[in-house]
Amino acid sequence: MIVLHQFPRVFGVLNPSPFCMKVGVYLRMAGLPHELRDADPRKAPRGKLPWIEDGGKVVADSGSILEYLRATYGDPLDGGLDAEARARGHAIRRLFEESLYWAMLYGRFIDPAGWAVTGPAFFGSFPWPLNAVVPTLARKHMAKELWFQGTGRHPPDRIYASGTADLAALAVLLGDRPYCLGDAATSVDATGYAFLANILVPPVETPLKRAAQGMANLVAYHDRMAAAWGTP
Ligand SMILES: N[C@@H](CCC(=O)N[C@@H](CS)C(=O)NCC(=O)O)C(=O)O
Repeated sequence: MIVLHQFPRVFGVLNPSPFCMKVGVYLRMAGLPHELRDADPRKAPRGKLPWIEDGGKVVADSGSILEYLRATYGDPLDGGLDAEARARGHAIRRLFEESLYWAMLYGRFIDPAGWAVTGPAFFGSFPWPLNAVVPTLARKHMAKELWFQGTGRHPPDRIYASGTADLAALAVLLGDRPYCLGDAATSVDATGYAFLANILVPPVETPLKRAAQGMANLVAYHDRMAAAWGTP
């Protein structure tokens, strides 16, 4: 049995980590039996979630996990894709994971409007004195990550403009297709759905969420994926 170690749900309805949700959605899409287990990133093999265990094998990082699953259990979702579709999927995935992710993170942890929701949602259930200390430490940690990645060096309007530009590009790339690469769902849709859900669903009201809500095909795509695959 594959065990997916991931963040506990905090916004009630979905996994707050788009990388964890991506793997959970992929496992459902590929029809692979699995178990979900709440985990602590400090205990993860590479200090971040998700990771999986499969028999004696441990694999960390959502990209490495999907590669491992394809190599071990076959590739029911992407097996028929040609080189151009694979390249398109790769570019779309990177746009979500390596660019849009940082604007989302900024909105959640640094923007005071987002933090007012994220702080209590993530840490409100911690017992005293942890609930007095951990939120500040976690926010500092995120600010540091954003600073070293580079996004955190920009003013808020620039960060949100960049995230909105990513969303606008994704909306054009999706067009009127039901899924990122056409009529059938493929592995990049696990990423697309996980990231859009994490922007659209949590009650973190930022310019990024408002921009996503204004892009009708992205909202419809999210709703289509949610209806098909639920929220692991
Ligand atoms: N490249 C990694 C990114 C994973 C990642 O950034 N996970 C975040 C949650 S969304 C995490 O565990 N953060 C904990 C930390 O930075 O301490 C993947 O694809 O799995």
